[in-house]
Amino acid sequence: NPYSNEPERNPEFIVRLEQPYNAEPPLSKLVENFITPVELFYVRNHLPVPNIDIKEYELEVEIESTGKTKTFSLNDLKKKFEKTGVVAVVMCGGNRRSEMNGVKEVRGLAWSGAACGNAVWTGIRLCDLLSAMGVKSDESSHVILEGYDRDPTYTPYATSIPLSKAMDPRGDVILAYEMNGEPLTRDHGFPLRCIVPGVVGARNVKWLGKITISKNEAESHWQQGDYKAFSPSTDWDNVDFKTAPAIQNMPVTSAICSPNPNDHEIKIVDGFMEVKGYAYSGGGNKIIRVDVTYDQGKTWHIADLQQLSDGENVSAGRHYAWTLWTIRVPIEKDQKYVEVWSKAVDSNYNCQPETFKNTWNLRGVVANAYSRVGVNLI
Ligand code: MTE
Ligand code: MO
Repeated sequence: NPYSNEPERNPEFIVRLEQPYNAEPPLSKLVENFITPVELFYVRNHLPVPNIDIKEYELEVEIESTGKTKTFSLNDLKKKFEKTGVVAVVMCGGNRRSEMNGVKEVRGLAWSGAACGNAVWTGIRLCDLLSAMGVKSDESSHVILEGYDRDPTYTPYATSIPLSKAMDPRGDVILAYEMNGEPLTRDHGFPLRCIVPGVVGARNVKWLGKITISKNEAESHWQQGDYKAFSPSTDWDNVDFKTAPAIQNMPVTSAICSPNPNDHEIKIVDGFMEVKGYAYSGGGNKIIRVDVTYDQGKTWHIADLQQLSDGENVSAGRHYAWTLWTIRVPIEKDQKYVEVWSKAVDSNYNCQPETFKNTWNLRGVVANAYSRVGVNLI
């Protein structure tokens, strides 16, 4: 059984699949902390978790055009390159997928909105490593990232990102060996993973085994035949995965996390219900506003935001952390029900689609319509 050596997991997790292990925390727990604790950070594994002995661990780097290859131990990397960190969200392309099922069934794990988290990732800059190997940025090459996790045919998990993202010092792509100041746990990629801020979770390759600089994207199923979105009229009988580009930057989204949409009854004190959620936009875009309505859009109210501020921690175009938001919703004395909607606006003034109806796609990825939660009041 390839799953006989899996790590211990948080019993609070809501398990979407046991083997391979896929789980997310309860939504309301997710917004208790700006930095998501490791034990509440969702886990998305496609394959069994590899058991890596740090004494034997090696990262191989290959430059296809010159044939140059080099291997590094974790200590080599730590010694040779400057230590750096980034606060960044990792969000699964299928985050909030289950909400799309309301339109028409989609294929994939039924994630709610907690298949994401915001952590401090520490490691080395990928651009430092590649520069030291003589790599220069160009607009047509790719960085193929391969994990040590392998399928039954011995094919490793692999995806790729554009080389230009990896080489951009403002792209903040790092090879991380720490999460929130501690060595990575097995589930999150021990001993080394790639963090690609602003980019869909699937490219944040865990248990990093090999990096290849190539003229081509990864040929893997995960790059070519998944993590792509199509028109609502494209279905399994007519889909051609070659026609869509791989998802890289994630679109703007927000989710109401508390009250948890699964807690169907809320007790009201002092005539207010506190509503909390997160908002995030890929590509380094900042969240500039979160609008909330509790009368189906007749009136909108602006939520209070908690986020890293410009200047000190981040600069324009490098907003890779999420924004937490809060709003107090007034409740009438004998009110029995309230429905709350949220929509975020990012620094490109992009905002979320109103419903999932016209953004439905067969894999249920980039599901970013307004978040809507209805609760009974007692
Ligand atoms: N890397 C490897 N090697 N194997 C995987 O299955 N899953 C990817 C990505 N990196 C995966 C991987 C996907 S789809 C997501 S959403 C994120 O890891 C999840 O990261 P996490 O489990 O640390 O939350
Ligand atoms: Mo994912």
